[in-house]
Amino acid sequence: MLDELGDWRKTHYTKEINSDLIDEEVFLGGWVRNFRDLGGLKFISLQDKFGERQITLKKGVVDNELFEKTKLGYQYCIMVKGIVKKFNEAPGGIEIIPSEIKILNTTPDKLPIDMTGETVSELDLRLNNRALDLRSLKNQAIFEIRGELLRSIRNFLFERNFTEITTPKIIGSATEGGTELFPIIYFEEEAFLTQSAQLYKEQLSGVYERVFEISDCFRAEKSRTKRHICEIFTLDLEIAFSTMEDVLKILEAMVYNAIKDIRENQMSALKYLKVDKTTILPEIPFPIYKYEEIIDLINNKFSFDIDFGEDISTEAYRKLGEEFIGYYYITHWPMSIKPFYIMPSINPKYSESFDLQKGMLELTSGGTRIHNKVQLINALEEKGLNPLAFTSHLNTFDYGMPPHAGFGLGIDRWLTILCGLDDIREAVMYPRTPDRLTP
Ligand code: AMO
Repeated sequence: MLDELGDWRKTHYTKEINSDLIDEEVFLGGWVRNFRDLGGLKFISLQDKFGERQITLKKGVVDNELFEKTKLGYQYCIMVKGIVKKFNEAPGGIEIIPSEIKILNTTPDKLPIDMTGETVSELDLRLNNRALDLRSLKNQAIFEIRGELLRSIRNFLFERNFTEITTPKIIGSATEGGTELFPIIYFEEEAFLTQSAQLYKEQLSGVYERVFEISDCFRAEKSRTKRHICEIFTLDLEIAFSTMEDVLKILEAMVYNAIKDIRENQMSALKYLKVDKTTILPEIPFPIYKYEEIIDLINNKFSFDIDFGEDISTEAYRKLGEEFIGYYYITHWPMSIKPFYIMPSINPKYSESFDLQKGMLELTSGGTRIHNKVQLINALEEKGLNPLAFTSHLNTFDYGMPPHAGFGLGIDRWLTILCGLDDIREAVMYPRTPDRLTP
């Protein structure tokens, strides 16, 4: 028989229970991380969204009927009414002596994954049971850091006169060239899920001047790596009256500020993940290397054979990441491997484009954009794209489009790095990959 919630309401989260509350009655609610029955003594670790507290039942101290009937399974959903007591041996130096316990929901005897923190279940199994898995202390730490990261980014940008925009995720034609799109059926027409906010953020830089969006984008890449997912969460940013150089400065200041905020406000989560000594304030400005310098280094030092105009392979990035472990920029990529909207350099072999790297991982790409309509039409044609498919976008360039520059940053990849995780899927609540559409 389950108990009714009735008029019980939580008075505190576990993290709010401190020594100011000694001898006071509180109502806590959450899940049973651990239950130990030692005969005359029973311990419950009660966990909620912010942490855990020990509930202690000692025979003779608590009501006898309560003592006898308290038998709990892992992850039972319970509420506890009890008195806060000081007890140095308990975690945090505090325990709760219960007067009543309500069992609001139960669980099977055997859970699909370990929730005590004693062993780590395999990632795919955890992802299959994600809502349960997300209750783990490790996941609590990861997603507290994510929350702080997003808060920090927004605060930073609002303080600098940015406008948060929201652009369509259902689109009629490609933004990043024709590949890697998910087609969908839109009534009688074919449509697509957006790959990035690129075209809309450019258009809106001609309205609100400094814009950003944090949103889902969809990449139909069949890449089964620890760095790729099909539904990504990106920060897209665009600044009018600016070039790549201005954007590099804003980006590094934003990265610095986010790590500062995370260290200030989420140190215990960093410590839990054992990254408090590695997720540290980077030195700014970040070093800037040109693409050509980077491929020379890779070729000469690591005996690769990358020609100008080739992308840098994963293996080459891996070596590069051993050489440069921090944040750094790679600029002036060959125009031939950049999207149509990127501004060519004075020597059109190169482009006004950049990536922000952290070690081997690409976190961001961006650059100065073309703002002249004729030049943009030519750029589309050069990439083998049909300007007619971009008519509505191109039309906006008739009405005084300012020079502009921006970037797109993969939040999931950044969180993977900040939390020292091995696999990007750990940094996403419900990841989508070529092999995973549920839960
Ligand atoms: P790009 O395609 O490089 O640029 O994407 C920007 C950033 O998004 C992240 N990212 C991914 N993360 C995980 N899995 C994927 N499959 C994946 N694909 C991309 C990366 C990447 O750096 N419109 C341009 C940006 C711009 O110029 O403003 C764009 O979308 O961290």
